[in-house]
Amino acid sequence: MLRIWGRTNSLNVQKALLALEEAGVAYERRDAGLSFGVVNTPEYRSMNPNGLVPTIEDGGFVLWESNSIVRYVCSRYAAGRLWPTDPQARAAAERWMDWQLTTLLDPLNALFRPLVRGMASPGAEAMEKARETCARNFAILDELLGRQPYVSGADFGVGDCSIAPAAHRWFNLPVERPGAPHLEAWYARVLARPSAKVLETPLS
Ligand SMILES: N[C@@H](CCC(=O)N[C@@H](CS)C(=O)NCC(=O)O)C(=O)O
Repeated sequence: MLRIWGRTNSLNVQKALLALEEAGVAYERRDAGLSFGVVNTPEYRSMNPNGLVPTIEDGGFVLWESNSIVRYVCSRYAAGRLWPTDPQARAAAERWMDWQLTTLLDPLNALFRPLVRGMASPGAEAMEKARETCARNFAILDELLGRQPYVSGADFGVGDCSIAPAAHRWFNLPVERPGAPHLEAWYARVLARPSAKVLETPLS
């Protein structure tokens, strides 16, 4: 059975878990990271030299990097459904995974770490700047979701797996958010899916 290492409150683990749940893959999850430790053991480091979560092992094949895991799971187990077979449709969906890593994540972490994890705040001005950047980024998604029902296109797919945990954080952070009706409607559709049980853990 496929194994995944990672604590359930990790955004990157949630991306992989969403893909597994959506693909209908049977898996065994092992807690790892932060208070669970594990990630610094020689056994874990031999699988993932970064000492980060998530990592998966599937029939001897080991993989880390959450978006690579999402791509692997969707393409191997749900091609034509979560993983569009048309190259242009797939590239359009996958683009949002790169955007999540390069654009969406850092300002979100800048808010999440002090507000939820109790890490040192960079100061009110920097926090407000991060909030404004997040609001601008999520407005880009709002515009997209006014034109199509899912990040991946007509149906929930690979791109939604990577964006949903970030949106979940945004909607649950104690910050002011401008209205984003299309994003909010998409988030409600995502939460209504059985796979959304992986997002049920309160932010921590
Ligand atoms: N680029 C990596 C980043 C992985 C990462 O930063 N994971 C965090 C959790 S979201 C982590 O392992 N933090 C340390 C820990 O949990 O011990 C990915 O997307 O998988």
